[in-house]
Amino acid sequence: MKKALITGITGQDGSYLAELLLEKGYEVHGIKRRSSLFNTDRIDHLYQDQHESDVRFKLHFGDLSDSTNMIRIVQEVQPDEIYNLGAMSHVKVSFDAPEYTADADGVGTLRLLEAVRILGLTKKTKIYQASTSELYGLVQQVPQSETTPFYPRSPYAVAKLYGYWITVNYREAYGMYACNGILFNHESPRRGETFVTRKITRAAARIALGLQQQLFLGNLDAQRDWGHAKDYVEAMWRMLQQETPEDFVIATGVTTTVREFVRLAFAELGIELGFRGEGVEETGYVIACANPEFALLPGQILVAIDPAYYRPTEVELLIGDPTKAKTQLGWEPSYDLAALVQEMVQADLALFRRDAYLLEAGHAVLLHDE
Ligand code: NDP
Ligand code: GDR
Repeated sequence: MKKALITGITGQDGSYLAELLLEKGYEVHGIKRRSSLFNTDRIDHLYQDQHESDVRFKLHFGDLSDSTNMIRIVQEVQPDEIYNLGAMSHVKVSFDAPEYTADADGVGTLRLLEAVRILGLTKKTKIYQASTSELYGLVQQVPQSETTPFYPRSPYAVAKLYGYWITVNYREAYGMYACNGILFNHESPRRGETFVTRKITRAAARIALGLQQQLFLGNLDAQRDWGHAKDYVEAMWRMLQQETPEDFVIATGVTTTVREFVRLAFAELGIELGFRGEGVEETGYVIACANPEFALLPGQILVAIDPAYYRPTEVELLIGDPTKAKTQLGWEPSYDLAALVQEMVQADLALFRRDAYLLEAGHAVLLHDE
């Protein structure tokens, strides 16, 4: 039985990857951080009572900022594959916590690679590094491929650039099977609530149900190549099943503005939105609401700009070229943007219907707009 170790198992990708590897018969080990509240919502359905025999899902307390802890866990698990998904993954927050981001996302990758090297596992353990389309940053050329030059535009991206190159370096210096997946944005109903897609789908559902008045956003002109996390974790696994380790771009090849994502999310609920004004003055308003369940009136302003969400330096345009992954890995995304938006909006609608019922029955209080 193959053993996999996943850092960041409590995150969006970690949860889907753990599911995939368990389905494939792996023994799955995950590293979770100690937290004052439970932080395992996304993987609770995978939990197995550790007293049972044949337990194939195990969690270890740890942190990428602690090298002795990394060494101990790698030694204990002796993994065939490591997926390094753990990171401070929010681009905007990285401007507020740049040093921590460099430590966890940049040096954290080094700590893991060093653990494998020090323990003499360079020939046994394959490593996947969660690299990112944020490496491309300031647009040099589109679509972005494995040969496009990098120009990172945030402390997050600069830290990930170190993670990218230290992975390449360990591959070349020590002959390790280590590779970078340069993944473009991927989303799902499990996406963190402060990333723009989930923020939008949550708000669309909450506004429709009368739980929120307005949605405040930053740069609506940014363009992203959005795929589904389920498809992308399949690509991660495929990268570690090759003869030789190589780096791959994973993307859909289609790009969309944030504004269009907002329009599609509200349209999924039967709410037609229009936009007027420019820059900080731009608003999104109801043109028509086809769903009688939602008490929204034409002209009502649902979307407004809050410059607090602008970034000091922005990545304006991402569109990936996944040709290499398609040819060499046989990878194909199964979701298009319409299917992704539909799944996310419907999941949030179901989630917040429960809140609406509880509120109506007096069992909950209305939270302020997010
Ligand atoms: P999430 O933010 O959902 O998950 C991040 C995970 O990393 C969480 O489990 C988090 O733990 C953990 N983590 C954070 N800091 C540390 C630390 N110091 N030590 C150990 N674990 C830590 O991210 P995603 O699942 O979306 O992304 C997975 C990886 O892929 C990340 O590295 C991200 O940067 C990268 N990536 C993501 C893309 C995307 O579009 N989703 C695209 C390209 C790359 P906790 O739950 O305790 O916070
Ligand atoms: P990103 O994702 O920065 O691409 O990083 P995010 O969803 O945060 O932003 C996408 C774009 O939307 C614009 N935007 C807003 N973003 C947020 N979060 N909140 C807002 O209110 C808002 N308004 C507009 C942003 O300016 C940006 O242009 C994600 C993360 O998962 C990284 O870890 C990963 O490496 C990259 O995707 C690929």
